[in-house]
Amino acid sequence: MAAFTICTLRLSFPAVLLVAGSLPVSAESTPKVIYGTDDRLDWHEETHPERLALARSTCLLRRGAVVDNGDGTWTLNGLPPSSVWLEPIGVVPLCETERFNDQPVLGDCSGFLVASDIVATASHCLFGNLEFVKFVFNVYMIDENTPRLVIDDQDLYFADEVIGRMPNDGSGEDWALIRLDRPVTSPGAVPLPTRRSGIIGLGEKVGVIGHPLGLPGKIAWGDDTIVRDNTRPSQFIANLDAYGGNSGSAVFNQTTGIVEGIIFGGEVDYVLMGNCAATNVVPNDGGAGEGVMRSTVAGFQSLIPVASPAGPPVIDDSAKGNGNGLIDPDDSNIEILFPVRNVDEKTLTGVTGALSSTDPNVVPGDANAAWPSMDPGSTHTADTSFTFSIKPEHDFGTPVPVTLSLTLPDNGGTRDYTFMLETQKPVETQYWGIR
Ligand SMILES: [Ca+2]
Ligand SMILES: [Ca+2]
Repeated sequence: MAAFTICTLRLSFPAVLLVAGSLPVSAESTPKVIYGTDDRLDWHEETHPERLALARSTCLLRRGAVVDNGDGTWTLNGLPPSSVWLEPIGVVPLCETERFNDQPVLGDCSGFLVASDIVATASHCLFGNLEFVKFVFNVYMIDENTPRLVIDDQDLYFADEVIGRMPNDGSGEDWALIRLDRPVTSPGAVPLPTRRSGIIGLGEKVGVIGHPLGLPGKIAWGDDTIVRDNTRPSQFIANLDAYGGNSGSAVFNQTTGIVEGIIFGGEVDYVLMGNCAATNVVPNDGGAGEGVMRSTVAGFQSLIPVASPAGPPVIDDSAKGNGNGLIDPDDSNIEILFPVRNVDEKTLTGVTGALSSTDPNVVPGDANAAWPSMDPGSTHTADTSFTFSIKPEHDFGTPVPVTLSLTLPDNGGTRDYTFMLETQKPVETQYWGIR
């Protein structure tokens, strides 16, 4: 009964991968489609706080330039959808009836955070030169008319290295893990738990969060969006409302909120309606379905640490400082707390850490700490605070690096996470006359 019987083999062929056909273009194309009702929501339309929280841990992959505004912010310039390649019909204006047709195309793929400094995406999203790829968090519509085009330093990251990838060879194992240039401190971004064992059930509800067509972020969790085919070992098929640009998006279990996999391919996005492009709409049980690589794929899962920092460290200068929450010359033995998230499926015990700095003006005090037992998905700081002081000769007003060396149990190894902490110039007290 499918209105469009596009060959289901497309799920396994690079020719139907989901890169948005924008900007420097891959030779590979990108399919997407609506099943039943269009479940896409802009962030400002989403009423579920849990889904919004998950969205903050997702990112846009962008090859286009970012403009440095010189004040800690950057500007993203977008393209109108009418100027990008719409799979499979080409550069055609979207029909006026298409939702979001006045929003800018800002990137070409999607990703999500699986560790403090590791983004997961689809392997085919890494075409071209890796150094041109930016990983941008918190790209969304502020309201119906306003895309968030000016982003902060902490929303923008670059690739340090590809720590693993599996080009789609037909098995559906289309994944890549990229180490970023530093831990992510974008507001609300935390490592997302992924399914590590077992299998989602046929008919279970799923949702996708990412950047269809490279637009500002969309959340698509329909009540009738489910696992439609669960027979393949490395992938499942679901009727997710997704477009080119959704490649690399996290697919979530609607019940548990954990990541079940990575979307990588599917049905075609658009059909020609006269002289404009209209979304390919098929019934919930029609079309080819969207291909989702299971997060349980061993090569992928083995590279994701079971715990890592969840956001920036928290400073406490109230005990031996001036309690203003800032690092300034009046403070000594500044307490620093690192939230760490357990993304394993098991309770985690025995996580320890050490504090250091490459800056000789930063002097650790209490440099060792241990984390309490952590339930799956929970975030904790250590049982006791790390402390450090900064020598007076530091040029206050410039940031200092602090490094958390986090050791995981069960041969999980030790990894360093370096954060830059802002310091404050001494404030000159000013007295104002009272009239
Ligand atoms: Ca739908
Ligand atoms: Ca202070």
